[in-house]
Parts: sequence; C-alpha cells; structure tokens
Amino acid sequence: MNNTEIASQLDKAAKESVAITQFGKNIADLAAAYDIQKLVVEQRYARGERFVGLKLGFTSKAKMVQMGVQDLIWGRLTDKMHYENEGVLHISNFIHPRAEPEIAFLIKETIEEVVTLDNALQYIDSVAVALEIIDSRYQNFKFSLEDVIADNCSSAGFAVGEWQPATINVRDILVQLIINGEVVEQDSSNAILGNPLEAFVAAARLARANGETLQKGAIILAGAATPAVFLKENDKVTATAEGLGSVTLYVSQ
Ligand code: OOG
Ligand code: MG
Repeated sequence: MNNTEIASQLDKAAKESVAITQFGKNIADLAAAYDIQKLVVEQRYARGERFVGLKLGFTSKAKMVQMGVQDLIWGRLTDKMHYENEGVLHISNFIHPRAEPEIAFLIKETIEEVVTLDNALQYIDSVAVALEIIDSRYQNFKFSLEDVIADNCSSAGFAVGEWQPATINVRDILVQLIINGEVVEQDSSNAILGNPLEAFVAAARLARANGETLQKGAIILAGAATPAVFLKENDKVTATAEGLGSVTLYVSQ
C-alpha cells in the first residue's frame, strides 16, 4: 500500500464517518506519516477547504498517557473544522468524537523568523480558550504515532471562545472541561509543555521546518491540558480557562 492509497482511505473514512483499521507497518516512518498527512489535507483543499492554522498534540503528559504515545505531533486545521462558539455539532458527521480543552493563539503578523519565548508576543494578536473535537479515523480510537500523524492528528473540529488581548496571562491558569454542567477534567494550563506559550513557539518552529507559512489570522491550538472525553448526543460541552472565559458546543444527532 503506498502513501497515496493510505491518504485516500483516511480521507474516505473521515468523509463517510466509518472507522478503518490501523496501517501499522505500512507507514514506513514519521517522515512518511507526515507525507501522508499532507496528502490527506490536500484532498480537503481540492474540495475547497482552506488551511486556517496548526494544532499541536500530545503537549501534555495526560494526553500522552491517555493515548499511549510519547511524542509531540502537529496537524493542520481547515475552515471546515471550525465551529462557532455556542454552535451545534452533529454527531452523525463523526465516528467517535471526543472533546478536549485547549488554548488558542491568533497570529498577528506573518511569521518569518525564529520565534522564541522572548519574541513570541510580537506575533500573537490574541488568545482564547478553545474546544478541540478529535475523531480518530481508526477503530477503537487506537493508533501508533505514525498512524495518528497520517490521520492529521485526529483533527475533526474546533471552536474558540472570545479572543482576549495577547498580554493576558496564560500561565498556570485553571483549565476545565465541563459536560452537562459537570467538571469532567481539569488541570493547570502549565500541563501544556510547562507553559502554553512554549506550544506557540513549537508550532512556529514546526511550521517553519515544514514549509507552512503562518500568516496573520492563522490559529494555533496548543494541545489539550487534560485527557479527552467522548461526546454523546444531547451533550452540552464547555471548556473554560481562568481569565479567558469559555466556549461551548451543543451535540445533536
Ligand atoms: C491525537 C490528537 C492529540 C492533543 O491536544 O493532544 C491532540 C489524539 O489524541 O487522538 O489533539
Ligand atoms: Mg488537541
């Protein structure tokens, strides 16, 4: 099975909301996995979807432990994955969606230099709490690192709360995932690489290393601070981050 065939199976699984078996050893290595991911999103672009930003994955220990993997990964977000705050998510468009609370960064100006913690703020227009909806295209939501990278890091949806000034504190703030009024997961934002701003720096580095330009208006998702939780019909799911407000999605059939 070649990379193009793997990419079209992954795209079909996402379009039809039907899980497929993992590719395992058919994906040679991490480089092949990222090549496949690119082919997967190119199929989306060919249908008119637009690149809107990057997401990082496994930036917290909790996520690595939950999914049984060890390394930071990155994927691409498209406009079709974006949901309005307070919007409705139709569960029939997904296979087995999970929600996780995140922090989002909005890019202020096209990044054309190496970003560090020292100059990061210059490139951040605003920050917000976000909900990410992940939906592995693999059966039982199980995968190797290569499998999940090829599957565009399970990316399926995201919603962002009200944007806040870039200067607002994002370090060591309480991040919560609330389902139907009950806090189901919570942690400090420092669960994300010790400081969520480190995720912004890492995203800028990965974009640069992989020929993706992060332009003004692009979004970065820093990675979940807590494990992800399965969603079911009629759920109201909210992410909050101390000082940043909240973002909510309603799950319908
Ligand atoms: C992969 C995506 C991981 C995160 O925030 O850590 C991710 C997965 O867990 O299926 O988005
Ligand atoms: Mg995530």
